[in-house]
Amino acid sequence: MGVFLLPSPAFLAAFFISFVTLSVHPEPALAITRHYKFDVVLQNVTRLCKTRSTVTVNGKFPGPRIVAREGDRLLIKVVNHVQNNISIHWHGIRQLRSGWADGTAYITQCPIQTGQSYVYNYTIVGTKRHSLVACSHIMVKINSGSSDHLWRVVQCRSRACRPSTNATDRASSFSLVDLVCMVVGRYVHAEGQTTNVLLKTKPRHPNAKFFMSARPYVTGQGTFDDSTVAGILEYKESPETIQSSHPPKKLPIYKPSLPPINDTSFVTNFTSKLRSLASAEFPANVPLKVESQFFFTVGLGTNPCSKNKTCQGPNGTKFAASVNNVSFVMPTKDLLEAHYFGQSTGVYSPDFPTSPLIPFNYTGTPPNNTMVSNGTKLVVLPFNTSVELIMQDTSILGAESHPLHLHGFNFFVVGQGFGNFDPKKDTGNFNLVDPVERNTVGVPSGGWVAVRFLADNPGW
Ligand SMILES: [Cu+2]
Repeated sequence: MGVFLLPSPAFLAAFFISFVTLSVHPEPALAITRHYKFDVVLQNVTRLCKTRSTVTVNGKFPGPRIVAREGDRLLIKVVNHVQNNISIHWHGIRQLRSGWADGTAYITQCPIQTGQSYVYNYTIVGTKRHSLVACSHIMVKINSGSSDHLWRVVQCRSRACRPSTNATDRASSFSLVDLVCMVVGRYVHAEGQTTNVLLKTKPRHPNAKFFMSARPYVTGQGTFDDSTVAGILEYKESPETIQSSHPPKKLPIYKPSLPPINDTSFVTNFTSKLRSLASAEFPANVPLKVESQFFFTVGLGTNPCSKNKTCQGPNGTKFAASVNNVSFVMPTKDLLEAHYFGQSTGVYSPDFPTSPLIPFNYTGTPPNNTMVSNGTKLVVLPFNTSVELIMQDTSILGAESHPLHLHGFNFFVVGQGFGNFDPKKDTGNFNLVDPVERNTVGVPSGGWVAVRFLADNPGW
């Protein structure tokens, strides 16, 4: 979960500031309705010896846990007691035909204003079993053979540990060492991705502790928080080890090594190996035929700086993220509501370009004019259209990896590469057999990624 804070009146970018854990368990005995009340309040929170006034849910940061089973309905009443407009997004929940509960302000709902409330009402479907966000003090029991080991995260910098945020260019790499200091797992996930990691423990107590650490993978040129987050993996002592060493001896701690902060080849090597199970039980239902194809450039451009403001872009301009050179303008009414009541005129236009209006060498020397156009434009798709979407990074104002997240859909990552996408050369190499299924993907720095999905969820 992330609470979006919007300045009031809300026209600026949203910030991701808090989490709850949403644990979803399979095989419902009987689906039930679960009620929660979330009071969003300011509270002093201390992390790493620093106390700050923080937006919290029920005074907790990270927020409280929601436990639900597949098929359960959740009714979560959110009351806004802070000065900003807010909405809550349940990252990882697909919101199948419950788009109004997704929590994207001005897209699927108007934000919750100070003193107001909103009831998020949705059913958990197709989520399978997982914890959607797990950060902070976690204790997970891992069964390995006859003995239980304890995976204890004793320290977790909440600011750096968030598995998903709203920035456009952050991913993280994660690493863990094993007993003999070999790296057993180093993985990268794009911003906003959730990754479940299976950890196989040693059959015996290793007489050591292990650092788990994570830090950003960054390809852009802006300033960022590059701190490394660390947790400690500790085995639970068995009765024999407790007896043999009394008092308990000080165990050595092994530290993993992380790839360099901008190691794109490590990231590429890792992500290109990901596959889905594609089994009878977990099929990869990749659309084999494409009815609608889109080619989107993704990158930065510039907008003129507002009067009497200082802007950080080149020559005093303002940086603007854009897709096909269209930078999104936040509407004054939420898009889903405008569509539902047939009042979209003047709120959005359904003419988003399906490919760049003026093609250029996307990853070559950037054009002189870096200004973007601005608008609230959408693509409208007939129900059940099979879609192929190529997302191409641009080198305008520097090539950069951009994590892209699709709300309401999972997609298959059928291909990726560096340079400009070449339909003649690259389409034939798509993996339509066992591609990984995700809701967030990193567009490679100076490259492209191709995804396919079925537009089977109206309201997005
Ligand atoms: Cu999300």
